[in-house]
Amino acid sequence: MANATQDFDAVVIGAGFSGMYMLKSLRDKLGLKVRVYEAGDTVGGTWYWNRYPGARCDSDSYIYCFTFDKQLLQEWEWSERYPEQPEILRYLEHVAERHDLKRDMQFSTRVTSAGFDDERGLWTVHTDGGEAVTARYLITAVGTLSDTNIPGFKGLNDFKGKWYHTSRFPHEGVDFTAKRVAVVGTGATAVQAIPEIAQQAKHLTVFQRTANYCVPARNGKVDPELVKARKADYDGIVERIRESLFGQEHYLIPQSVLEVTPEEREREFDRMWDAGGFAFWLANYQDMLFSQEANDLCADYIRRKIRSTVKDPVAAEKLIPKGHAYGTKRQPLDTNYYETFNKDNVLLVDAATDGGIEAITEKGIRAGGVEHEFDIIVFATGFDAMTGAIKALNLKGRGGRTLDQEWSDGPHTYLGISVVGFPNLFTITGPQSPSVLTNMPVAIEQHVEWVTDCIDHMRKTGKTTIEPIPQAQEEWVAHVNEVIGATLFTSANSWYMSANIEGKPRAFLPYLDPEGIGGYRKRCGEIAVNGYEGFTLA
Ligand code: NA7
Repeated sequence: MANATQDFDAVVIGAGFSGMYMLKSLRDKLGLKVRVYEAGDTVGGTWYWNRYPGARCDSDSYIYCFTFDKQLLQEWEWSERYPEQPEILRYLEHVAERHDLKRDMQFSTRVTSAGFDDERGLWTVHTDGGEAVTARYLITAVGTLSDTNIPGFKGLNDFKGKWYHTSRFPHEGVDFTAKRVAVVGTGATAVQAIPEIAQQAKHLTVFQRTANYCVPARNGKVDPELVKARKADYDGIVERIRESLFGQEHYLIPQSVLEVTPEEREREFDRMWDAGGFAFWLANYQDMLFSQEANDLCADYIRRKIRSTVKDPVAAEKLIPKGHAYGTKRQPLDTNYYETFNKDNVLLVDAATDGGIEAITEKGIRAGGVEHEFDIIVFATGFDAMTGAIKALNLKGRGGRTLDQEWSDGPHTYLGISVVGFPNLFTITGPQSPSVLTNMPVAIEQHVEWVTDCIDHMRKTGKTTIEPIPQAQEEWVAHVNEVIGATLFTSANSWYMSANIEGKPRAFLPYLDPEGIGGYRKRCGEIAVNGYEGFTLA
């Protein structure tokens, strides 16, 4: 327990899925004194902040939830195949209440810095409220896509209309009725928001820097018989997603696409396309992300779909991705995205063919020498993914070394959960862990449970610090890069590759375990069983 010399056993930063379960686990399993700090005014994290029109999860709802609460798996009823933002927030509020989490959470409080005191072996955590508290363990649960990227466009302050970033949308919503609206960006967020905004706005102009390969979500009510069958099989489902590649019930076809006949290939592609969701991405032929030739066949199928959906051939050509392989950027799921460009009130401005954004002006956006006038600009320009939110915490490890310096050329971690020189720091779904390449709650639960077991072990064996050894960290970083080097991922300018933000050092941010989240779970488990191999416990 915390004692006179420290305020808490553990400080957890963030009250989204990760922070909630981390608190639950450390407090209710191990009996620790825990404080959670959260910048928002309630729980939810990603689902608290992202309130743009059309915001919903791209994983199926029956697996986008906590699995530790078996009774809740039976009780909770999701309204559709993919949960919408307000519904996920309601779910998380319900979990917070059910497990009495809020009593150990302090809201509307941002952690501004934290430093490790070598002598006392404690972290001191500072908040924007002027507090300074000490704790033995510091756990970042700040989300992977939470540090908003607002590109430094010239003239943004001159714009006389209203502008918003999708991840910081006003809680009361935005009325687009009779408005001339711009959306900047065509990532997964924009692909959800654009069809919704186009329905309301008088006119919508979409500014595209890179065209994406979108596949249909096929959202809707789930057949009650299927819901019943899933509830009856939840133990099996949980086991399968925990041992799976991507934390989903999707399995790659154990065959090369190059080995099958064109007819069979087309039949399989049609089947995945019709299934909707991540099937096309995560249940495709196994060489799709490794062989350019195989990838071209998948990409070509989607290109044909775009051409057959978008009526204006010029717009269709702009929407056809060029220059990156299919699946190497996060797969956006669409509901009427391509169809939206058939509407009379929607215009697509493509950087490659029409000229990129030059400046924001008083009246709108100038691109390719043309000024487009707007009442509202929506930036769907994404995030400083995976490292941004952790760096923003201003963490100082042993000897006052800053994480910012340590990661100046990209992240360096051991297992994506710990960093040399930062004892007792755990980064839930941190960079170089499977995280965003899985259905997030599965990766979150794995990390939270591993950290809980680790702290339990430390307490039982009388250890007060744990940190990785430099060699283990170097080998991990090399391994992360070696695995991804064999795929097509490295060729794309994606946020996975840190390439969405000017000046961010190019590095692959998550970890693609060859055996998926199941393989990573096993690896982490073995490391623990072998006495926390690669770590120093003191
Ligand atoms: P993304 O996927 O990073 O998409 C951001 C979009 O904004 C993307 O189309 C970017 O083009 C575009 N962008 C970013 N910066 C600029 C500038 N400076 N000029 C023009 N266009 C720009 O973020 P999302 O919010 O859509 O999705 C993030 C994740 O949330 C998603 O992957 C899911 O996991 C949930 P680019 O492609 O970089 O050329």
